Amino acid sequence: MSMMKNGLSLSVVLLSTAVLSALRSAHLQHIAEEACSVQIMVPGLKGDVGEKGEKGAPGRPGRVGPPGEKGNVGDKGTKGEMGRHGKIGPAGLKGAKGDIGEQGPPGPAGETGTPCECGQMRKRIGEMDIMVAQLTNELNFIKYVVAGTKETDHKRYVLQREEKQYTDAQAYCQAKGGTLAMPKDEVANRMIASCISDAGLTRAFIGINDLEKEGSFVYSDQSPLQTFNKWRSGEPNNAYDEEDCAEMVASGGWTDVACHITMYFVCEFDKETI
Ligand SMILES: [Ca+2]
Ligand SMILES: [Ca+2]
Repeated sequence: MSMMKNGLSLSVVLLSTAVLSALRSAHLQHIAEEACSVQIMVPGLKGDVGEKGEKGAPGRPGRVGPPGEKGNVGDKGTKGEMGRHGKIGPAGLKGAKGDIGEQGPPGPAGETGTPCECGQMRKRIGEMDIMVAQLTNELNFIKYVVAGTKETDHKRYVLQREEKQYTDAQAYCQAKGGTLAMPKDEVANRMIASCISDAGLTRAFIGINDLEKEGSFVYSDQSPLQTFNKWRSGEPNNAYDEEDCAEMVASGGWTDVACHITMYFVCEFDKETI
């Protein structure tokens, strides 16, 4: 068969053009030789049983099985350790005010001051003191003479230059925190009288009346008259059976007069309350 192939190859060479080079011819010959080296394989007889092989590698894990049944409740565990402190809670409500503490110790002494030229200041202060005294005197003049005000240590008497009936006059004084003037002793009587005389008046209502019971004179604070009185000669006479109020004349004497007439009046105030 190889010889037939070679002969065929030679025929092909002869049939082809003469232009083919010797190298080409050699190459084709080489290919033909390889193609002819193929052998036909025929199966042999069955061999003997081989020896048992070694144990193979472990197989892959199987599939996940179904969930098991619920087990029995176990015993209670032992108490754990105390946990950490929790977060700080919100601020509480304001507490009640505490008692006043004891007085603290005195503070340290201050630094020594610098000397000043105080002569001029003292002189100026002295001058101002004199001015204040002069103004005070002038103010007192206005109060005592022009405004008709008189004062004792505890009382202040003020002439009211407004004509009113007795009860209206008393209401006016009360509205200002006082009452109609009550001459309960010589000093008070003299003060009230000077209110009237210094104002150039002849008379004014004072706080004495027998409105409640004829002949039983009381002061405007409802206290009865005591032994002290300044009734003028022939007074009180309850003239025309209608004189239940009292006036004071500039000299300090008292007269019972009708309550419905109108005239100026003197109020009295406690100096502690005004
Ligand atoms: Ca009377
Ligand atoms: Ca009278």
